[in-house]
Amino acid sequence: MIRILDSTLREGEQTPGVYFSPDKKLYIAQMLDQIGVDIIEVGNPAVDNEIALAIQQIAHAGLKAKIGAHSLCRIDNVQKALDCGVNFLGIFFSVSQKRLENDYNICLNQAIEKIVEVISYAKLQQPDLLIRYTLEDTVRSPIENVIDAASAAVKAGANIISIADTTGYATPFHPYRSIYFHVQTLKAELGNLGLFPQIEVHCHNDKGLALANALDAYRAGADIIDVAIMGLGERAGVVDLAELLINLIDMGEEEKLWQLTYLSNLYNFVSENSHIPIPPHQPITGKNAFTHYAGVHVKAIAKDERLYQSLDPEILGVKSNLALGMQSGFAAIELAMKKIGKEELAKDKNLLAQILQEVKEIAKRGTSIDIEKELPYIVDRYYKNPTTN
Ligand code: HCA
Ligand code: CU
Repeated sequence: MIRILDSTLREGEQTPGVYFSPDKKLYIAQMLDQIGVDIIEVGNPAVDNEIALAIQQIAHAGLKAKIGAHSLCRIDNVQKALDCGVNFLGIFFSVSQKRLENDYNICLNQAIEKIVEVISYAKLQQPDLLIRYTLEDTVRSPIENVIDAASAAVKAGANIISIADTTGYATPFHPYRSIYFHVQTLKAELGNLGLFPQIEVHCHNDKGLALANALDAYRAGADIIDVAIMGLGERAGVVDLAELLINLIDMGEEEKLWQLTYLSNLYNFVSENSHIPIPPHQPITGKNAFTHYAGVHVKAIAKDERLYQSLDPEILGVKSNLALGMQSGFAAIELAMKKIGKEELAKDKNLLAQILQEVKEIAKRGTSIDIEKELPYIVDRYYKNPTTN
């Protein structure tokens, strides 16, 4: 069964300007837990004491999800994370040739020694700890380095190996740059060595392919997929939680695994507290994700919503709706009048034409029309003061 790791509180906070106080972090974690996320990655306690405090609070909040801290590949960092009472620890270190040579200034063997030392330390301190080792920038690292480092990490006690597409370099269908290739190769090579860690994937969205790559990983048999609310994260961010869940259900996962009706509140909370608006056309969670507008569309959905919807909004606990403006036709005005309880008046074609004309005039000024709040006044104006054509 696929498992979800949410990193809003770690990767998401790597969005410039985003910071959630410990109380807000706790609320977000509780909501994620209710939705059914399996692992909540909270942050690196070495970054700031307030982050350490948030990790401690969440780790002791009695949530079903595993609560994780993020750590550099350093014993002092790992110790700080363990002191917070987590049951999941993510350690990351790159074995890309460029990073080893131009940044760390060590060879692969020295890197592996360091990884093994830190993982063994963590395991010794807390034998029941779930340890993830992430090969930062996996997709741009030589696959031989990846296999050597991953196998050594597993032997030292890592339970999970994470493939990180740190720069959003991966692309589906590519023979050796795809996440599919990396998941399959790691599974096969480690399996040949008698090692069977869980495989996790962490996909960045630099080319807009994070979701496609995550689904590629799913197809290849990955065990855990990383996400963040609104896809928040460094640069272009990562996989969006809501989009991934909906697509996993589409690919055959059971809908009841997740409480999708909580998504809407959680997204609004995170949007408000990150000061980042959700774009109206954002799939699944955007204001317009289930809004029908153009005349032809509205006419059709008045008969059957599925004519212009492949996804039932009810699984998210939301309803489809209607927009009025330049693209509207008679069907939209009629339907909108029904919505505000003026069904009877909608039979008057002359009145409908006048309202439609007014709606278009308002639209020309670049303003949208709120059906509940504004349409009743427009209807009243023309109904009480009818003009003749
Ligand atoms: C980072 C890089 C990271 C780490 C992922 C992980 C990445 O620390 O910002 O530790 O699993 O994208 O490689 O987010
Ligand atoms: Cu990342």
